Amino acid sequence: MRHKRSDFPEGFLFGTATSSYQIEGHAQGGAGRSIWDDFAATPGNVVRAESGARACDHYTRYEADLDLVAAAGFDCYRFSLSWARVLPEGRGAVNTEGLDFYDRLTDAMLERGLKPAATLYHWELPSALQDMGGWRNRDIASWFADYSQVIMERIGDRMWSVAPINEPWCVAWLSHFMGLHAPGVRDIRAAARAMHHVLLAHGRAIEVMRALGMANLGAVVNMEWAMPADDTPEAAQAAARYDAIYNRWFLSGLFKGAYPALALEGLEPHMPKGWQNDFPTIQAPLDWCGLNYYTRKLLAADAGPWPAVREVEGPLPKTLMDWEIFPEGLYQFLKRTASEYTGDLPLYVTENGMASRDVLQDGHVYDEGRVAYIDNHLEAVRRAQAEGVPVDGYFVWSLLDNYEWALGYEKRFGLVHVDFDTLVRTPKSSYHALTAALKA
Ligand code: IFM
Repeated sequence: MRHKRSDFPEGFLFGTATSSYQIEGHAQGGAGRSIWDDFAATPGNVVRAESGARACDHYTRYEADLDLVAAAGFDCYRFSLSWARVLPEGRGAVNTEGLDFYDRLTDAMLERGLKPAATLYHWELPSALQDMGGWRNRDIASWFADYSQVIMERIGDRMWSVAPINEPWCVAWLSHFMGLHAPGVRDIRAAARAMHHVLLAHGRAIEVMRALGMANLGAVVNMEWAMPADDTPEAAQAAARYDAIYNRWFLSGLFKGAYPALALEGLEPHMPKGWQNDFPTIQAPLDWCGLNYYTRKLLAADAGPWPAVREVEGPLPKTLMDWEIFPEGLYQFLKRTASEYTGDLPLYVTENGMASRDVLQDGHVYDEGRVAYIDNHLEAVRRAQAEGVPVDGYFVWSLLDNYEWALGYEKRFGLVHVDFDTLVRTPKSSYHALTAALKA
């Protein structure tokens, strides 16, 4: 790895990220059923119908996992809290085992000198709330606020940072328009409602945490750099529409109190009543903004109904996800986010990493491709910093190989290999390279 800690400004933070359903083992500890259990149990949704029932068994192995985070020299650990583990029915009765788990997990981070960077929602909505409409129902903002209160009353005093919702585009669009994630809905009206309610819920959770006296609260959005697949005006328009839906909707809502016209042109007829009045809540002041970045997309016009956009395969080298490797997009996003939306607010790269085939050979996993991927994206961070963008930290996705949602366990993103039969952890070359870089 070319980069090392000392190449970055004093105080720049390095971390690694995971999420509850992807690693904990959702069947343990009294967690309630979630939309991901239901989605996985429905034939055709998930590769080999795999679920997060056991995952990496982080629920019982968390101490050893945190030892790995600390031993690598990371400053922060970004993790998420499972709503269904805390409130099995989404509301009402609390699962004390779940609260106790997150309490122990928090203390285990602090004991190792790691800053806890929590996310309240990384996709496992309690099934009982889905029965009441889930993200389509405006009441979800109040349900989410109540859940935020319950969990943060217990651990909020020890959080270094909190973001309410990971990747609102995935919660709303991927899951309610494309139907590729739970709850697997393909419906423009459901999507429009989810696109708005996810931000309303974010704002309500921020209000709750401010009232508890908590600081360092932010938002985490995912981004794909959208480029026209050819030089026709139609392709340029398709890319702009994709950009508006994917990248600009959430930043515009959070930081401008408005939605982009190019996205509203299709979604406005389906928006919930009175949506225009919710921006004061959505725009609750934030202390930082996190960007999750992996790839770019090439777009062309499609013959179908709005948004009439088609993805075109690009020529660049790809990861196992079939995602083109394009560090330039991270640089562009950091610059654009600061100049158009967030100004002087600290930015963090809250996720970046790649899936590769990663086989264990004589006790080693040689994942040099991942080392290069991380290195080249760190270069993009440095370029943006050199041009004055306030980027204050970088988190690798992910600590462990884990449950890659609809793609099951095959897509390995970890710095640490997990054998899903024995659950043995083996740090990969990338883990060792980062350890050397962080300690240098
Ligand atoms: O695994 C996911 C994670 O849950 C959210 N961000 C993208 C990752 C890779 O697809």
